[in-house]
Amino acid sequence: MIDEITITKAITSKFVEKFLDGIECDVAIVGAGPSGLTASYYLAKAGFKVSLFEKKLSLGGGIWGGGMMFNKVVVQTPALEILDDFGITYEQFDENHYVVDAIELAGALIHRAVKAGVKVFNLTSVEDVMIRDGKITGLVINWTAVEMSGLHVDPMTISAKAVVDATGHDAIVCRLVAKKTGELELRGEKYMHAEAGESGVVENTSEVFPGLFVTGMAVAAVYGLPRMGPIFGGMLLSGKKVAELIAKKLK
Ligand code: 48H
Repeated sequence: MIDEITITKAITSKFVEKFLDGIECDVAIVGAGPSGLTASYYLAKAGFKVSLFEKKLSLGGGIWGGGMMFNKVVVQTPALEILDDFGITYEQFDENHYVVDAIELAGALIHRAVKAGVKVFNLTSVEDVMIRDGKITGLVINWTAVEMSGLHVDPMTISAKAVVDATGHDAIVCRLVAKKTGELELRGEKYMHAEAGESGVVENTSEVFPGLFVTGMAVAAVYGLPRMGPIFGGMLLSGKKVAELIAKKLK
């Protein structure tokens, strides 16, 4: 027999169980685009307790639309090993450009992150940070629907040993920290230069404030780097690099 009330109880109790477990984590990642998903996968695989907060209904950030809604993306040679880790197919276009189906890329990153143990909280917006003794110790979260509706509902908090800003072009968490502490400066993303943007994002992936790491396009916003268009190797490499930096720091 199928019972409606059992369905309600099952969903509610299991979600609350996941939420209670997820609110005290090793690493809280904000934003589930290519960099945040990649970082979350490698950290969970290394044994860390990872919570991933995404304000939208679906995960994947800017992957789905490829370039100008042509749902293919380009990845360069150094990032192929990450595609291999995720079991993602690629097609060689010339000696350094490979083409990946955007739908397969998004689907595989999401699937493998969840399977590795990442706790995903979608429809959840990060709206502030928690700071103790000059270090980020957690995040302030609320339902995106509350933010969108403008309802006056107070947020709640989660704690983390490390926080990752993977919110893309807007660099939301870094922007909040800059505004509220005056101790971080955002130089702002620059013009298109794919080669410089890709290498710059990976090189500058780092801890930008005690307890706060930055990855993906948010790195360009913080360090004033060029944009690169629909080439995604830098996002994947930056996500993997931030995972390695955090693993080294927390171990
Ligand atoms: C929770 C939030 C919040 C919030 C935002 O934009 P993304 O795909 O980010 P990256 O850096 O992993 O990848 C960037 C890439 O998609 C891209 O745009 C490129 C390569 N552009 C180059 C160019 O020249 O234009 O994903 C960020 C995610 C999104 O899903 C947001 O919804 C989410 O972060 N997010 N989640 N709380 N406050 N703000």
